[in-house]
Amino acid sequence: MSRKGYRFFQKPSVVGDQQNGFHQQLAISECGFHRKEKAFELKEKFDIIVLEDQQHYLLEGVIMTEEQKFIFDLKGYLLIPEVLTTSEITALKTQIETIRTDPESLPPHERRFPGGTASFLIDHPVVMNILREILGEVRMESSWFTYRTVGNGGPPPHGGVRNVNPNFNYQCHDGKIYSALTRVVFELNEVKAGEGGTLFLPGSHKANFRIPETHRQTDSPLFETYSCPPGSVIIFTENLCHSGVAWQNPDRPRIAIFNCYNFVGCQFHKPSVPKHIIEGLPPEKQAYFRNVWVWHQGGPDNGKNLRYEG
Ligand SMILES: O=C(O)CCC(=O)C(=O)O
Repeated sequence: MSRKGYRFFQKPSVVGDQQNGFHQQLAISECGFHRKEKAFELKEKFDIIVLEDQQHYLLEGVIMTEEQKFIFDLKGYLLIPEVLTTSEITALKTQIETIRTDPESLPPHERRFPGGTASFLIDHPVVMNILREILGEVRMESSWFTYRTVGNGGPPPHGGVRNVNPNFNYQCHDGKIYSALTRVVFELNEVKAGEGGTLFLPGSHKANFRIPETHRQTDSPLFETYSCPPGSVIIFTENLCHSGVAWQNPDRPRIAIFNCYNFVGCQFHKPSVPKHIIEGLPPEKQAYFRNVWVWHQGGPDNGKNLRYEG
């Protein structure tokens, strides 16, 4: 059964993933079913969870706030501080250190990201709530980490300017963002402004004019960056002009994880996560590496593309 409309749940009682326990939760926590206008009115008032179609979405916990949408749309990126716990950070650093120094001590499917410990980041609820809002149904395109000591940098400025390429077509219509290819960065160490965190040219994801060469240089005063505590996450649309820059702090490296997502019907990168890494993940995480299609008329799962098929 698929009814069009918006379902409402009291915040504390909505937990779980997209598929499991859905009907049970409907039974215990549904408190209304409304058409779109009424839904948005109630959402503002009660800070509750909205499902667009009961077959389609289950948002866990807190949804993307109006303030986060405003900032993401305005600047093209969003920083959420201290998303990861101290023990999660330690576990991720341990995996990274082992991959760098003694990979053979790990089982083969944990020697590359997002396998092993890092796999919990694939569908981290804080990130998923944002991605479902700005991308809809998502696939993962890539996952890697960087370990930068002083002088080690990243790619030069790239991205920016409004365009119609579906992989880079940032848009916002009627209150709904479509971010296209989207990057999620987890910073595992503290980053202070100017130390070498990713640089962003705010607003350039929807710029109407070509970026002048002087502002495609990392010393352009239009670039901005961030300070954040360990465990923070930065989400940005890849159509935002952004750049890597050399790390400056001799007292600690930049250790950051770069995960990349796209709408389920779109792909930009040649797939880079090896099959044995994907197949070492639990099925619900493998699903983020499903093929690039949206709908199969008459197929299982109500025709939706929900499973990794190898
Ligand atoms: O290295 C960085 O800080 C930026 C990485 C980057 O350019 C990207 O994720 O597309």
